[in-house]
Amino acid sequence: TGKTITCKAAVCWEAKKPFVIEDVEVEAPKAGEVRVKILASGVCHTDAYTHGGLDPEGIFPVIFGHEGGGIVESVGEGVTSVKVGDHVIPLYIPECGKCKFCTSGKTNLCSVIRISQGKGLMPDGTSRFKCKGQTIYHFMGTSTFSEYTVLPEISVAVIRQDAPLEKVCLLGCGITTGYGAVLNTAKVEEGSTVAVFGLGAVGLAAILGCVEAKAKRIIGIDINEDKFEKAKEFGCTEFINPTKLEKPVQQYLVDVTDGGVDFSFECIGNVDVMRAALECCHKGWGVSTIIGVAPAGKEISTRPFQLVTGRVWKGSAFGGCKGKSQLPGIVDKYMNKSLKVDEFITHQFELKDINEAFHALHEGKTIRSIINF
Ligand code: NAD
Ligand code: DAO
Ligand code: ZN
Repeated sequence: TGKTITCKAAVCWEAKKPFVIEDVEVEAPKAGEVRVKILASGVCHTDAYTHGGLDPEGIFPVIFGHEGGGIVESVGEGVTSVKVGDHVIPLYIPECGKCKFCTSGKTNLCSVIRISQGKGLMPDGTSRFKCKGQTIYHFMGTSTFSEYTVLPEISVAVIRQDAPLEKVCLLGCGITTGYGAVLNTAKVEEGSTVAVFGLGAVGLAAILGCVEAKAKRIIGIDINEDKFEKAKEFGCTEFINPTKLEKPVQQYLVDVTDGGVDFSFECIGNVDVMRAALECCHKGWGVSTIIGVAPAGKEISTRPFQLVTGRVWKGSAFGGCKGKSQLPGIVDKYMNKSLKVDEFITHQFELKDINEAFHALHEGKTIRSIINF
């Protein structure tokens, strides 16, 4: 068996406390696991959300990060789908290919390691991280804010070696999520009218999906008008700032679209906006897809008549993408210049400055920051 590596990682000892760059011991991968040298990681809201103590199931001390890119350093016993030197994107939704979910042909929500992953542990019920004699927990099964991390082999997608990891790491969450929700989950049709609520990374990626699906009208909605310019470059055809309307945004949308939109996407995580996103849909066929993750305990509501009269409420996790089998193809799209990634990157930080990256995220001025190792 391999040796423990000591490396730098951003450890979060307690909710709301700043990250501390520590020397962390990363154990060798056990059976069915791989150890990956992380080269870059994006910063996503879910990290900030759990860091902020908003996730009641958050476990500390922990190493956050789930939008990474790296190179396989070593593999454990019995690993067959990944080899040393492979370039990989960690997957917070694994793909075992064998469970009820994976074989259903209906969902990407592989559930074989769901319980251990939710407890911040590897599938055998232990952690691979230690610092100052203490166990440090994994986050989302990925923990990419570390120079080395250990993942189950089912939780890495092997991608082509010529793809820049410091860019395509973003395909490990935000971009694939918005883009896939449009193409895999909602299946937006040519000529459609679409409303995208929230023009952050996820909303922008949804716009890219809508453009690829040849939607006719792509209406972007955000309370921060600074977001409109980039959304326009991405293909959004119209904009709404709901704070400047004299009626509810759903009513306004129904009025300007001759009865409602064909498809809508909630890319914020606000339950009131989720309602608006459903209710702006066209009677008889409008489909609204929830992508945003709402605060713990929040509930959605609408009048059931909205559904009785043919509107459909859906949800999408990681864009419905099966990571191991489908992420390599999404990387190809980027390499063939048919999917934007670089344009999402607004800020870059070194690992030692990770607290600044979270500060920038909270200010709302970033689309995506990359942490470079
Ligand atoms: P972001 O903060 O960059 O973007 C959110 C945007 O919504 C911002 O531009 C903000 O100004 C806007 N906004 C906020 N309140 C609004 C309101 N009331 N009306 C209109 N616009 C409003 O976030 P992001 O990284 O794009 O992520 C969006 C959401 O998607 C988050 O909830 C995130 O947790 C979630 N997410 C879900 C998945 C999944 O698999 N389902 C994956 C990644 C992220
Ligand atoms: O299989 O029960 C399950 C949960 C799978 C994880 C789904 C995560 C979707 C949203 C997470 C936001 C990522 C930033
Ligand atoms: Zn599975």
